[in-house]
Amino acid sequence: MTSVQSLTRLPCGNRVLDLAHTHVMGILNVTPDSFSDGGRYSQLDAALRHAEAMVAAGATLIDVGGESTRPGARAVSPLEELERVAPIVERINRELDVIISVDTSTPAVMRETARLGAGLINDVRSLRRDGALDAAAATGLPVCLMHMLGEPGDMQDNPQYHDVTKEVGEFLAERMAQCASVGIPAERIILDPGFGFAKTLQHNLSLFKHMEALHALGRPLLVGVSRKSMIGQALSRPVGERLYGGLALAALASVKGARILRVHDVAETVDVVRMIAAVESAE
Ligand code: 8Y7
Repeated sequence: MTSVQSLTRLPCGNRVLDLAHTHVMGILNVTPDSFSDGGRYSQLDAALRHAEAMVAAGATLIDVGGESTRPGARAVSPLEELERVAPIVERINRELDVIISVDTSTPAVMRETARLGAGLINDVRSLRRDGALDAAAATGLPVCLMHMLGEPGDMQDNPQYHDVTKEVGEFLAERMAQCASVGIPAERIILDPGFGFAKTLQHNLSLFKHMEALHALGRPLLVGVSRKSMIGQALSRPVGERLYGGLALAALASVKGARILRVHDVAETVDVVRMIAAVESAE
């Protein structure tokens, strides 16, 4: 492996993510109450089939989540979260060739799913729960740190920023420093602006527009905007009619250098990414 390659290859448990190009991460909710697919995939076999379809459509990561971040969602105990997530992590690891990302803030879930084959910890709370920094460090897995203020239940209560992009960057830099203090090196970190988390429409649009400023932190960016209310608000579309708006944002994020796009609509987003790659690799 050349030194240039080693800069772009991120070990994720038993698999490797090549950060030289943009990847599509498929969303797999195993919460009975997640807002856009209504918990249809809460059964293990249905979840596995959905994961399989996303992999066949070109997803290189699957993000498995067992605790809804929807405002007003019922709190889930660590045991309940683990009982939702562990079986599907184990099955995906056994049956599919894909990197398993675990959407969790819960230390016990980080430790146990790492043992079962997870390759990435995706924590919308950026390892701020008690014990999460140590648990993530102990797994040795890469971590996605996402910007959010407050908790999902109160984050939309009048969020305020002077300069949203600058403040998001400062927050992420501080979380990277916390990670360094427990032995999670920068090389193992992915950063996420946290679209829709403690942000108004104008905050989300401005942050999206100026996303490139976050490249100064030196780490790959993950962007999650699929079906989110920023699309609904900008276009006046209900959740079932946000695909085209989401694909526009996926294309824009990819052009702005985002390396992972977290989406529900994998096949459509993979075409966007491949089309951009075809143009960018031309003479
Ligand atoms: C994001 C996320 C959600 C996101 C990362 C939804 C779990 C809400 N959004 N994780 N999770 N980034 N890293 O609408 O934007 O999918 S849940």
